Formats: sequence, C-alpha cells, structure tokens
Amino acid sequence: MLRFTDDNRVLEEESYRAILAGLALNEDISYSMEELRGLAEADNVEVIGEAVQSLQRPNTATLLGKGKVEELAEMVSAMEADMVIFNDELTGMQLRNLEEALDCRVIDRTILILDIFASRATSAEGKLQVELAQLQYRMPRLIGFGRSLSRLGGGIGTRGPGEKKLETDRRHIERRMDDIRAELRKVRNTRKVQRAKREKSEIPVVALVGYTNSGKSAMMNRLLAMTNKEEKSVGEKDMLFATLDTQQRNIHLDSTHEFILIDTVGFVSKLPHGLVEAFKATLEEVCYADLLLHIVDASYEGNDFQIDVTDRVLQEIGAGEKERIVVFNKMDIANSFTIPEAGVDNAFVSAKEGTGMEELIRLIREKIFADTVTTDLLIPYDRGDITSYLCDKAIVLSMDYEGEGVRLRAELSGPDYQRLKKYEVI
Ligand SMILES: Nc1nc2c(ncn2[C@@H]2O[C@H](COP(=O)(O)OP(=O)(O)OP(=O)(O)O)[C@@H](O)[C@H]2O)c(=O)[nH]1
Ligand SMILES: [Mg+2]
Repeated sequence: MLRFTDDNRVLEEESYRAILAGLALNEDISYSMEELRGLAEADNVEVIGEAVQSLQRPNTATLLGKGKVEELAEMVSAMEADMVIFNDELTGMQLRNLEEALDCRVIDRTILILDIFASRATSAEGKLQVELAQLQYRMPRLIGFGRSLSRLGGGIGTRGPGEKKLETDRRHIERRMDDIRAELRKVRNTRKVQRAKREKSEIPVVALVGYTNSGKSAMMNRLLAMTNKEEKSVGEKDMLFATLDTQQRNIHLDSTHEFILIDTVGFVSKLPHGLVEAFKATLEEVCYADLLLHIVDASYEGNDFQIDVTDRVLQEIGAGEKERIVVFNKMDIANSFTIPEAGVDNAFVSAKEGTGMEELIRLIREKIFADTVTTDLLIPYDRGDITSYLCDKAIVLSMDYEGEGVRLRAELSGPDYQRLKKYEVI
C-alpha cells in the first residue's frame, strides 16, 4: 500500500497485515467481501482475518455494534494485525471512534480503491482525477483523520488550536481542488480535439466496458493480433484496475471496414462516488461510442453480480441505453456461469486462445455496419458534386468514366443509399 503526500508523491510503501470487517444489512455480502479481499491484495495488503456482522441498521458511532467492535479489537491484538479495512464507507466520526477502539489503523473500501488508483495512475489526467477524488473524500472527514491519513490531522480532537488547524487545512484543500479542476479543464481539451477528429472521420467507435480483470485489454490485444496490429498492444495483467487511462486503437477488419476500439477503466462494486465523478470525463468516451462490448469473466462464479454492477455504473454515466453485446470471456477456463439478461446479443469467447472470435466479429459487423450498402451508381457528369461527395464520404471501390457519366462501385451509409438510389444501376 502506498501512502501519498498532498502533491501525490509517494510517501512510503508498506506491507500491512489486515483484518476485513463488513456489515450485512439483510443481504449476502460474501461476494462483496471476497472482492474487498481482492482489492486489499491488489494494494499489497496481506489479509489475515475477516469479521462480518448482520444488523438491521448501521451503528452511527462505530458502524458495527459494540460487542462486535470489542471482538474485533481482540482479533487485532491476538493476530497482531496493523490495520482493519471496512467494506463500507465510514464517516469521519466512525473512523476516529474505530481507531480508538481497535488501536490500529482503520480504513474503508473507498480509501483502499483510491489508494490503488493513486498507485496505478500514469497520465496527467488520471493523476489529477484521483487526487481530486482523494481530496473530496477527505474534506468532510478532516476531523476523523487520525493516524491513517495523518498529515492533515494534527491537533485533531482538541479544541482551540485544533479547530484552527482544521480551518487552515480545509482552505488549503479547497484551493488545491480548485487548482486541480482548472488543470483538468486544460488537459481535457486535448481529448475533445481527439474526439472531434474521430467524429469527423465517421469511423464507428466501439468501447470495451466491464468489471475490472474481466479481460477487456486482452480482448483489445486479441482483436489487434487478428488484424495484424500486434505491435501496438495494450497492457493486460492479472490484477484489479490494470487499466486506468483510456486507450484507443484502430481495428481494420478488412480493406474497407475499420472501427475505433476504446479500452477503459474497469468497474467494481461500490465504486466511490467521488471517483466516478472524477473519472466521468474519461468514462464519457463510453457515451460517445456506437457500440459497447460488455466483457464478462465467465470463469468467475459471481459473474451475474459483476454484470449488475457494470450495468449500474453504465446507467450512472448515462450509457445505460447504449447498444451492446455481452461477451462472455475466459470460456477456456469457465465451468458453469449464468447468462442473466435475455434479449441481448451474447458472444462466448476466449480472448486468450482466440476461440469464438469469428462469431463476435460477425456480431460487431452486423451492429456497426448494418446499414451500409455496396452498390453500383452511375452519376451524370453534371453532378460532379455528388461524385466528389462520395469520394469524400463513402468508400469508393472502383470508378470508371463512361459515356453518360461516372460509374462508381461504392459502399454507402443507409441514408446516403436512400438519397442516391435513383442513380443505382444493376
Ligand atoms: N484463461 C484466460 N485468461 C484470460 C482471458 N482473457 C484475459 N485473461 C487474463 O485475465 C487477466 C486480466 O485481463 P485484462 O485484459 O488485463 O483485464 P481488464 O478487463 O483489462 O482489467 P482492468 O484493466 O484491470 O480493468 C490477465 O491475466 C489476462 O491474461 C481468457 O480468455 N482466458
Ligand atoms: Mg485493462
């Protein structure tokens, strides 16, 4: 786990021994806890124990009930844990009370995710987005930041000078947040230019979405390999949040069909709201896509849970209604899995071994090139405007100058075909 200074430099790198703690409010949280374990491990934390409590409603002061907190404190000292990670977001007061009661560092799922993102972010935009989310988390909790995020916490809990310190901290953070927002606006202009270029080129855009570690980057690399573009492959790794920055590549299906493929950050349940906010600009790319490939890890038993989470995040960023293909990946190691949604196109593939890819590509073609028509047109010489429009906007396969006009074999978009149908020659 990395700790950061205010300007996001690495402060220390440590390995912690942690106990996980979860609250079940009339629900089964086993997947969620398993995921928390994955998140902890992704952040270089060793998980040595787990405690879950079922309650009707959370305890305001300590999230879990008094007895359970005492039990946890005993676990901490018996197992020599140096941290407890809560599955739910804690308030400032809960953070402080729990640190006091447990006598060790206390963090929650949100800090953990933010920490992973902070250690993975490489682009200027990514780093700024994470820092903004970290500060947003910190603001309402200044008072609770005891030993875990201590730099801002001097004098906490005392009156007088402590309060004054808090006020300075608050102003300091607000200023930094304003600076980051201004910097982000600048960085984002570059992406706007990129997007404008893409829109002008009218090449269809396909975005990979899905749970973290489901194989989105592997899918991109498989498609690149199949279209002989292996040299520009993207990073894929068996860890949570391997990809943070959006990547895009052109995929040439054949000499006349290409699309832009976008690889994005993966999703996870309870993705901190500040983070979704901060990454909205990055995730916006998804909203501009013509088609989504929702990649699902079919080998993971809880994949229906992961599908739900992805659907929810897609809705939150305004891409809930986008056309999509649900791609069940890792079929080479899948035993049994659930296909929850009826009426959506599914594909079953192994990005690693390449099986099922032909069928997936057929589906993609059907979706994004569905309304293109290849036909022969005879354009009279006095309609040179149409000929140059076609050379510019359509894919012209051949062109001959004949007696009555220019004979073109071209691939037209649906609307263009309807408009130019009267020049069609069979
Ligand atoms: N067995 C098997 N492993 C796969 C397959 N596809 C991907 N993987 C592995 O799964 C792991 C995660 O793959 P990535 O492509 O990095 O996953 P991602 O969805 O991009 O993950 P994030 O970027 O973290 O959101 C890697 O170790 C891949 O090699 C597959 O079809 N079969
Ligand atoms: Mg990836």
